[in-house]
Amino acid sequence: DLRTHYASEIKPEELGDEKVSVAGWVHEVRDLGGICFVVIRDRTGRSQVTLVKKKTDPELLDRARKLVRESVVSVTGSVKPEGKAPNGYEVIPDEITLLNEAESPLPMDTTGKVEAELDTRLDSRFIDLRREKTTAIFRIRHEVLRAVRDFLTDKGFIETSSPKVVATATEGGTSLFPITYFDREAFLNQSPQLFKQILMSGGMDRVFEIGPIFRAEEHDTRRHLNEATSIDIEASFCDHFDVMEVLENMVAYIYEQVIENASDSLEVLGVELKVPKVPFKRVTYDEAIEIVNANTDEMLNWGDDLGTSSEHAIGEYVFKETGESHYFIIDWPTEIKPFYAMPYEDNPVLSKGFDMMHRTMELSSGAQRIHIPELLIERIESQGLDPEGFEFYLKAFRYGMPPHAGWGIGCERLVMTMLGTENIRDVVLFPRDRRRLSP
Ligand code: AMO
Repeated sequence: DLRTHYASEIKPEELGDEKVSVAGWVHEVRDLGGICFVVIRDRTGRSQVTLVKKKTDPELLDRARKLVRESVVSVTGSVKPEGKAPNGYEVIPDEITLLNEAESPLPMDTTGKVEAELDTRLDSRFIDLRREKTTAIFRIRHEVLRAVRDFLTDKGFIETSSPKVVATATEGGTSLFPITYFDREAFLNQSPQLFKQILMSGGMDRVFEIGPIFRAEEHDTRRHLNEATSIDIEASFCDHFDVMEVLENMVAYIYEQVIENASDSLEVLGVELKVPKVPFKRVTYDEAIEIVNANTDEMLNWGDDLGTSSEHAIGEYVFKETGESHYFIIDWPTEIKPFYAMPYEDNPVLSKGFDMMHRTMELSSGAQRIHIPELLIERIESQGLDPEGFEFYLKAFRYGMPPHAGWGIGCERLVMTMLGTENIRDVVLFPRDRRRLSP
């Protein structure tokens, strides 16, 4: 066997004379003359391999001394307790097998002594991932998505997938990536929006999707990607308030689960998480405008969208008042919400659309949707779009579409705000942005 145990699994007191094999990357070779230490690193931690000159076959010792950092090896030997070694044991090797030798110098430092630029790290993500802090982020991302699946499954949602090659825009026509689909024009999908709504007409009742969304946004910011991961839900016989409740409870559950199942990764990152308190505060759009106008130099008019600095001002205001980072903005003007957001029946200038915010940025948008086809066509037209292009979607509204609501939350922003990373690219293995198309 190349590997019988992960580094963190080895317990000398349980093993006795049993031989083990550890496999991984050569983290460090420390040759002190009479004794040589080789530290092997795997996903779970480190093992120290100890070779005492007087007791070791010279040929094996020579091989150990010549190991190049970050090469891949498998080491077989017996285990002894050693308080000073990582994980409390050392391996006395019978055999060291070099499986793949690393070239040197490495494209970047892995020891953490020199902090590399994000761009350098992303160019050599495979090396960057050998740093504990980078791995910890993706371990936590896994826990976040596992929690999402558990939570939504438990609430009766079933996981679906929608096409990523599509014929129409959903979130505004300017930010689409056109592609060639045989001899036709097509686009990379901005959101599962239209498809998750069609599923409501199909009676699927409660669905969720975790998948890529594509936005051809030109701006190069710390919180925008051109390919992001969206967590979407859609639920029938629900209004916006029902799905807001699902959302806030899900976010709280995710935090709980990360604390419970990934505390070691949080520790590596030096992050202390606090579970957000539910219910999240509801701020109306009108109140949001007032907060901005009273607390900043900006003067917003009713009907304006909220920009980054406005979002920050509102976030700080809410945080001061509640001590919480998460909140909702509700009751938006219908005109600045997408065409599918339902206007209030008694006051149609306001819509049943909402945003879920973190102190620092928007995390999610959602709405109760329009389920009446005539109204939907009117809204599509009033946004300057051609209903003909939406025929495949509109059709689903004419033969029995229940009232429904849903939301989408960006997975990267969720992880980013949870961990307080400065740049969204930190939480994406292979980010896609204006400049970056590889790796
Ligand atoms: P929206 O366009 O607000 O809503 O997107 C939902 C959430 O997805 C994330 N997100 C992004 N993250 C990083 N980079 C981007 N370029 C990016 N674009 C979006 C954000 C955002 O809040 N169809 C609706 C959802 C719905 O109503 O169900 C939608 O797509 O966290």
